[in-house]
Amino acid sequence: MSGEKITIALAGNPNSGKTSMFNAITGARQHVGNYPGVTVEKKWGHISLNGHDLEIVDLPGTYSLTAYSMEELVARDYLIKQKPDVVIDVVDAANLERNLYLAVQFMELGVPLVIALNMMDVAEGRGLKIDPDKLSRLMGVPVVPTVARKGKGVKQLLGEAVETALRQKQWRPLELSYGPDVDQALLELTGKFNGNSLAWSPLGARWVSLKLLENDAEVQKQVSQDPGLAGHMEPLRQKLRDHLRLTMDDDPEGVIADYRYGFIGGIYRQAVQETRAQRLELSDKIDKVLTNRLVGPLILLAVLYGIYQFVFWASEIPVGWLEGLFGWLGGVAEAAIPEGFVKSLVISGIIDGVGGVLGFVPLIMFMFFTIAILEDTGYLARVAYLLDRVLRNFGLHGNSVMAMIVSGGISGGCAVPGVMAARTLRDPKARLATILTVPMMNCGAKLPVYALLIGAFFAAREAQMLFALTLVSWGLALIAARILRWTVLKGETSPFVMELPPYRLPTLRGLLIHTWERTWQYIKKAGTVILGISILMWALMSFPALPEDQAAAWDAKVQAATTKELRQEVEYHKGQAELAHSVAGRMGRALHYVTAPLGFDWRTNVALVGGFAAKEVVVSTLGTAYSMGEVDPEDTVGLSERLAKEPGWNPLKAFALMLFVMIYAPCFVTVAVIRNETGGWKWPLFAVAYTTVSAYVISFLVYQGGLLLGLG
Ligand code: BGO
Repeated sequence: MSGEKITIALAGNPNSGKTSMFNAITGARQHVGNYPGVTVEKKWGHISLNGHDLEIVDLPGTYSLTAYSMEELVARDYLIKQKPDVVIDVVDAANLERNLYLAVQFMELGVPLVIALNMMDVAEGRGLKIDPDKLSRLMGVPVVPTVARKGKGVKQLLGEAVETALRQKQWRPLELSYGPDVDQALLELTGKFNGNSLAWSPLGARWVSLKLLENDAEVQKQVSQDPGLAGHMEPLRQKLRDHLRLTMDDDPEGVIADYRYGFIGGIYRQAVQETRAQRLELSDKIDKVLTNRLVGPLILLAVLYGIYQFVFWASEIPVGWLEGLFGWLGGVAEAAIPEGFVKSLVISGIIDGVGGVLGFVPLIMFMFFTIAILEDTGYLARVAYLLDRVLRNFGLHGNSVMAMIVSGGISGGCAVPGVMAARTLRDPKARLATILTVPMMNCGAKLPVYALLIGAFFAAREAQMLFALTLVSWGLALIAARILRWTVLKGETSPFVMELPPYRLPTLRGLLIHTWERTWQYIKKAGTVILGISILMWALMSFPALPEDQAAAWDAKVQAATTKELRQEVEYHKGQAELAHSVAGRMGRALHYVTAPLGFDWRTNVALVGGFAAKEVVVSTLGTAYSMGEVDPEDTVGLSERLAKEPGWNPLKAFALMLFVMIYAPCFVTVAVIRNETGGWKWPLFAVAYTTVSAYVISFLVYQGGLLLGLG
């Protein structure tokens, strides 16, 4: 391997020692000129090393790679158009955090990069202990300590640069997360590029999208000149920028910069030890408390507990209003529609089914509101940071926490974005372990099921119960991850960086928008997917109808009933007989022997089968199963109350059922997303199988154990 010509670009902040480095490398063999078309000075020189001809190009000193100044533009243009084989970024070790900002931007571009950790003598003099190996592992690029003024480390630096140039021929852009809002906007913009050639840029669609959000004039100009993109990019870009400004009360460039600094802050904390007291910024001071090893977890538990108290307290009254509204609607339909299947469809299929799910909108809304507060202030990132230490013991990564929280780690998320959030994990096995365990978190679809059963059987301890379920879901997910990492996903975990963006004061408008966006998603789901499944379940639960002679016998019994109560009673039993005769009823009864040891009756089985599609359906199906045959429009008792009175139901059974719903098979949409993310059917099918088996075993142990203890 000799004789290759290698171009090395030397970059760095002003005063980082770049000129000293250039001199130390090239000695007297220097040329001076201008970059084409501008008055920015260009210096370059040639040397040979181990038979390679090295061309060293000194880029203008810059703090950033945006297009704000001539120097920045020249440096970026050179990189993109000339594509040097490797970039050496000279950073001032004594001002590491500020200097790494440029390094992160090189990493976002994806250029083959080597970091010269310069001014090591100054850094040491100031009492900073920097671990270059750790820095290198966390950033994923070689790091060489140097003292450019004395020529120390220069030879090793060049050696690393040559090796990197020969090893990495492709650019590999770093995909940072910039928080949910910007990430979502990036996803939308990137989607628009699909199919368009981006002929003018060798860079990926994500980088170009990022620059568009950052209001980069140069990239905007390029995009506007591309006939394939010109028309539809600008409105979308503007829309997303406006949206980001609304939700975050800041420009996207500010937020993006915050997340870059968050990434750097995470690296800094791990790779640098400050041996002398350094001045603390406000965020740092707050973090001293909130991310403290002892106090931090206690505060976290208190915050969670407070949230559940607040959510149940605030939603109690509006949930009651909605229950009343759907009861009233049922009454109207009862009076307006003549007896028959249409009536049954409207009341049992649509109003009870969808109403059961929509009835929990206030609860979901308050939950999303509190999550938005945690997210918008930056506290959620601290939660991730805190739990990171715990997670490593279970073979997961710090970034798994984000995926778990998004999936419902605080109750009321969704596993679909959670599975996708696992993309930020670079370690493939930790990523798979995360994808396979996040569906156990308490997503927004499980909440109505919990709310129903907690309301019916644990009404006095609502917040405590939800709190306990949260801890249980985390415990189970972590144990599952540990077992997976010991068995099917064996292997070491690689190092990673936790981002800690600075705290922000959220705006009310931002909070309301975030809350509404997610609540609307939930309502839309209830109006579409859940409605569809509800109707399908109703059909399965209504057909085939009872044979005529049996139906006639029931009708005779109803006629014979003397009092209103008696008549209602008979109607109810008739409904149950009809359900038992239907397709769903037969399925539920066929499963009876399987689920009896868990305490589930055949109607619960019907609901659980429906829940395979979407967990909310468990509630709507129970609603339909227990309302079939109900006739009195005046007597629309909430499903909670009805279950509480139902013989065969008790707190132990309800608890076993909540556990089962928490753990068993991810919903259809999640399964489809796992397939996309893992590129095949193997892992989604594995997920369905292992969660369902685990759900069975755990519910079995809890129910049977409870019976032994006399809790049934
Ligand atoms: C002066 N260690 C130390 N201690 N100093 C260094 C190192 C190092 O590793 N590397 C560079 N410097 P530039 P840019 C100076 O010029 O290369 C010093 O802007 C002085 N000058 O010697 O110019 C370097 O190209 C009088 O210092 O950086 C230079 O990136 C008194 O850092 C300065 C003290 O380096 C900037 C310093 C007449």
